[in-house]
Amino acid sequence: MGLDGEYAPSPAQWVRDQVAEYEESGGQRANTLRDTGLPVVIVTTRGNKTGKIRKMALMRVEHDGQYLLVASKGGAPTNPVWYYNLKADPTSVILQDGPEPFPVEVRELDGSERAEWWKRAVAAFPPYAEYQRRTARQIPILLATRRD
Ligand code: F42
Repeated sequence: MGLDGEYAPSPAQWVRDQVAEYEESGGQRANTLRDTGLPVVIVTTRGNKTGKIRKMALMRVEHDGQYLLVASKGGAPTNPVWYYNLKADPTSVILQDGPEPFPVEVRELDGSERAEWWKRAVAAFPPYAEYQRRTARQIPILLATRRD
């Protein structure tokens, strides 16, 4: 299960290493954010300019089989690049939570739906609240729904 194309690993070494170890072990290792003990998922997207395959780790925010992708980037002033990749190509997305990756499609949330899922995000990973305080942008969140 994957997207066709050339894989361009993340330029951030800790993310590149986490993705590689998670994939090699079928989600048995490198499945939490450092020493927080909180689980991550691996998301594969297509670069909106190069068309290359991109992968990143994100915190696992799951509810009723759907997953929330939180474009927090640690409260940085700008959105992560992957957010624009997802907006440009919301159906070329693979999510891995455990041994088997599966295809998803994503859509950005707003309004009351956003508010409801933001609470779930903060419950799963409390530092998201601090990241939002740290930045002037509203942190975008996208809901990933299985396609298979
Ligand atoms: N980031 C989050 O935003 N939220 C999380 O919940 C989160 C959790 C997390 C857990 C573990 C872990 O290891 C990392 C975690 N991260 C989390 C970090 C996340 O994995 C990303 O590294 C981070 O969000 C930054 O994303 P980014 O897309 O901005 O990454 C940069 C470093 C990056 O990959 N840049 C590429 C590059 O080569 O510079 C861009 C690649 C790209 O997509 N290029 C596009 C293309 O077409 O190929 C074009 C880009 C353009 O110019 O528009």
